[in-house]
Parts: sequence; structure tokens; C-alpha cells
Amino acid sequence: MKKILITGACGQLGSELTAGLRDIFGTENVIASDISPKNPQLGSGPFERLDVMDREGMEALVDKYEIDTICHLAALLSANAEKNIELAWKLNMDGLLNVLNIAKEKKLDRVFWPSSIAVFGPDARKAKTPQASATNPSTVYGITKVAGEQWCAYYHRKFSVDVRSLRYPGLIGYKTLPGGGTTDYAVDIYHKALAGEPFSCFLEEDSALPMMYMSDAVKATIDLIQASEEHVKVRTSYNVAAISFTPAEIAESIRKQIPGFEITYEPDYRQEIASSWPDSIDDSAARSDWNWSPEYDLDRMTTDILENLPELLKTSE
Ligand code: AKB
Repeated sequence: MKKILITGACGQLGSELTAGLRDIFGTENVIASDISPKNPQLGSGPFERLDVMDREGMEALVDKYEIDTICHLAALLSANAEKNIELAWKLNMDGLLNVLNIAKEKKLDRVFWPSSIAVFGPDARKAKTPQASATNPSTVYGITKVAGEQWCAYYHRKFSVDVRSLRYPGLIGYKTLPGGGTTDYAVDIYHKALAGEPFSCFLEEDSALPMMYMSDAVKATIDLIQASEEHVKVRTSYNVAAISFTPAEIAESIRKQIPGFEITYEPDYRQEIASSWPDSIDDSAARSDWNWSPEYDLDRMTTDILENLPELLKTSE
């Protein structure tokens, strides 16, 4: 891995993964790209506008920068995908197939692609959902992730494309706002708490979901990308887990530091999505194959966000 292209780099994970990879591989060797204009979190490194459905445009960037690794993050998330199912299928599938075909034809070193806990549906075990559970999702986002995992395994098996993937839980970071996911409430809640305002949650108070702090997500991604090939045994996508909590529990964690914080519950269409997903995930395959282990629990994450977010909000005013 010498030159890395990141698609969807302006997103919540993209911004922080770009920074994490630039620390290791050097700023000039990590090319951030997005369909949106550059976001300030990306700093001064190389940035290109790219629509991942434009295969020629993607190929031109791979040639221009002599890319050998693609981290393909651009996608529509669960809640937005339910509002536009055809776009979700097109963007999530065509983008991935463009990346896999370019990797195959140009013999790239490696591809990383994010899957999600959304591959699981109501028939999967709720608690500590195993790696090999049935993947029968009830959302269009989940359907794109199951199909994507199968494409990744196929391109690895048939064409030796070294594609690696994680089934992310809800990702919680404070540097960039998420967009269009069902787990986004767990980011918005900290902004309201710091503004001294009550938070109206779109999920029920006892709706538990698997979650992960962003620095653990960046660590998991970089660990998997750098793992030696013989340690990567799952070629669909690895379950990864860190924390699991309900809206009531995250509110309680915030109250330890902001005692008057108030939360109310007004579940909307996203509750149905959340109810179809696991409460928690078993990630023993990732732990044993490439030594995955998270660092942040709920209270440590809350402390870190409440300490650092105010400074970031001040500088972006
Ligand atoms: C979403 O809520 O859509 C994502 C996910 C769990 O993949 N955060």
C-alpha cells in the first residue's frame, strides 16, 4: 500500500479515516475524494471531486495518482436509503462494482469496503449476533450490504481481488456530523446536551443497538487493511463490536457530566429499522483472526466527546 484513494471522504467516517491514514502513509499519499466539495476537516492534503458512479472518472484518478488501494466509503445510509430505494441500490451497487472492476483490471493491491450490522434482519439472533447468522435484512440498505458482501467474496474468489470489509455498528464521532443513518441520534444527542437543550429522540428509550466510537472504528479499519493476507479469513465481511446501549443509557451517561440533561422519545419510521437490527454483536472472528479489540466504553466515549466537542464548535463558528 503506497497510494490510497478514499471515496466518500467528506463523510463522518471518511474525514477521520483520511486523517488516520495520512498519519501513517503521509498526507500526499492519501487522496480524499467526494461528490461534495471538500470539507474543512480534511485539511490541506490532495482532494478530488468524484461521483463513484462515474467509472471513467474513477479510473482517471487511479491513473493520475498511481493508486494501489481504494477505501470505498461512498454510500447512502439506512434512513436515507428507505426514502430513495432506487438511488440506494444504484449508488451502493454501481459504486462498489466500479471499484471492484478497476481493482481487478489494474491489479490493485487492496480494496476496503464497509458493510454494516444492517445485513442482519429480524430472524437473526438479537443478542451477540454471530458472524455466520442468516443475513435476511428488511431494509434496502441491508439488501445492498448483503449483495455487496457477496460481490466482495466473489471478486476475491474468482479474480483474486484482495478486498476486505467490516460490518460496522453505528459510528459515533464528534468531528463531522453523520448523514441519513438510523444510529445518528447518538451523535446529535451530544450537540443538544452541550447546547443546554433537551433532546427529542427518534428511537424508543429501550431500543438497544451496537455502536462504536470513531477512533475505535478508524483503528479497526486500519488494522484490517494492514493485516497480512493469511490472517484475513472472512471475505464477506467481519462482525466488529465495541459498545451496545439504548437511548436511555446514553442519556444517563451524559447526565453523569451534565446533570440536568433531558431526553424525550418520539419514535418515527427509523424505529422499525432499528428494531430489525441486532442489540449486540459477536466479533470473536475479528478478535482471533487479526487481534481486534476496542478501547472505548460508553462513559469513556462520552467524556472524550464532551471534552473535545466544545473546542471544535468554537473554531468552526
Ligand atoms: C446507519 O444507521 O445506517 C449506519 C449503519 C448502522 O450502518 N450507521
